[in-house]
Amino acid sequence: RHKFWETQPVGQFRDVADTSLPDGPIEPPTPLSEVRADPYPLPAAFEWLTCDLDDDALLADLYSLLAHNYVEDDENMFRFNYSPAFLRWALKPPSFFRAWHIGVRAKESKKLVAFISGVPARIRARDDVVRMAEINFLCVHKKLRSKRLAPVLIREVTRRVHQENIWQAAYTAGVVLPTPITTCRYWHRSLNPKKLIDVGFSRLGPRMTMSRTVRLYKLPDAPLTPGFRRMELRDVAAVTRLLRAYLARFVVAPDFDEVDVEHWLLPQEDVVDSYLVESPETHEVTDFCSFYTLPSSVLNNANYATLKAAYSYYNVSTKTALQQLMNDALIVAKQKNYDVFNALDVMENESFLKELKFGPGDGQLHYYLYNYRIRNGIKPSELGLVLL
Ligand code: NHW
Ligand code: EN5
Repeated sequence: RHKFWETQPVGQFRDVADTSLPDGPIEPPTPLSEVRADPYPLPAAFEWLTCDLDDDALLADLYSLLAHNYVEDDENMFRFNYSPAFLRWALKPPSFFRAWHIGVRAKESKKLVAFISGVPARIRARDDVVRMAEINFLCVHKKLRSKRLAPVLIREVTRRVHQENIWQAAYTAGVVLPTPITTCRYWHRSLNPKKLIDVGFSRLGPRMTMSRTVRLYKLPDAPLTPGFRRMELRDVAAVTRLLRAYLARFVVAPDFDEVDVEHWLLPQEDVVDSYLVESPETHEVTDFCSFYTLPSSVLNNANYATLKAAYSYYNVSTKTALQQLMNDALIVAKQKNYDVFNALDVMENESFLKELKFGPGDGQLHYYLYNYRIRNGIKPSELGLVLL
């Protein structure tokens, strides 16, 4: 059934019930001298291209490949539209490897037709902090689908990750593969209900008028929590302390240090936004919330071309109730003109989703580890990892 995935060191469906298999690496590392030295062969018309994302022209080509060929919802009404600035942020974290930004182009036209990427991360599974690659942006041009190009891309990124002496990876997908460590649901909070209904993202509820719906989703004009403000560079140490203490509670979570926090959480306009609560009395940083910006193209709508979506990222509450903190996140997202605020049911998010009028979406997100088994998997609430 899975001609490619059956050959890979991942949890297999046939082993799901086998509780005798231990947690941890599925296969041991091989000596670096045994890692294949040359790239996997591509069909003759194509060639590998290691991408330099500092090159604006190349970045524009990658943006365009993804804007036209990346992930759509199940009814092909929306397609993710990651911005060039977002792609640079997502793909160039501390100590990134340029060799892990892998394009495929047509030899003749030089057109970029496929892509896959990895970035390095330390991810903790139970008490084991493991160096991993986070794999993302796997994409094959629509005209080249179903030709078994994806397994070649996956093998090639695996080879280049192995060359760095890294043997595990984390990735998410909307499709079921062998085998998820957990399956999460997307939830959506309308900020601009009229537009969402117009583009078919949501529907007018039964016995609801447009004006009642607009009123239902109304939010205050400014955040309510005293001391709520945007995160700044001087906050990196305090945010790192808060976040490390919080993520320690989950079974699978990133192991962030200050360098990581500066990259992944310091605000960047239209890429990532972070806010915190600084106690007006003690000036202590007690709470933190963040979201990233990922618009979707609206396919086939006469009135709108894009939906501006915020995605809940990492949130930590110690003094302000999480629900109140996230209400302030909704308020700032509304101020900044986002149409919808999305969140997964990971970490403690269940505790605010219904109360803050999020509704369940039709999409799921499956989380995977490569070459690392977690017996019986985990619950979404035990997961402390958000991938972009
Ligand atoms: S998930 C988003 C993936 N991208 C999209 O959905 C964009 C739109 N779709 C496409 O571009 C986030 C194509 O449909 C793709 C498949 C390229 C998806 N993950 O070439 P074939 C990520 O980027 C398997 C993994 O004929 P295609 C995470 C499929 O099961 N495998 O299909 C990426 C089948 O194998 P099987 C996927 O439609 C994680 C084979 O591909 C997959 O033309 C990557 C068919 O290939 C998916 N999303 O192209 C894994 N979708 O065994 C990283 C399909 O079932 C692993 N397939 O026969 C770790 C590596 C690093 C390890 C380091 C130690
Ligand atoms: C790797 N980083 O399906 C990502 N999105 O629910 C790759 N649905 O937006 C994997 N179908 O439910 C990505 N509106 C997997 C997700 C792919 C994209 C996807 C879903 C997530 C989505 C929307 C639109 C559905 C359009 C028709 C949806 C309902 C919202 C409603 C608002 C009011 C309260 C009830 C819910």
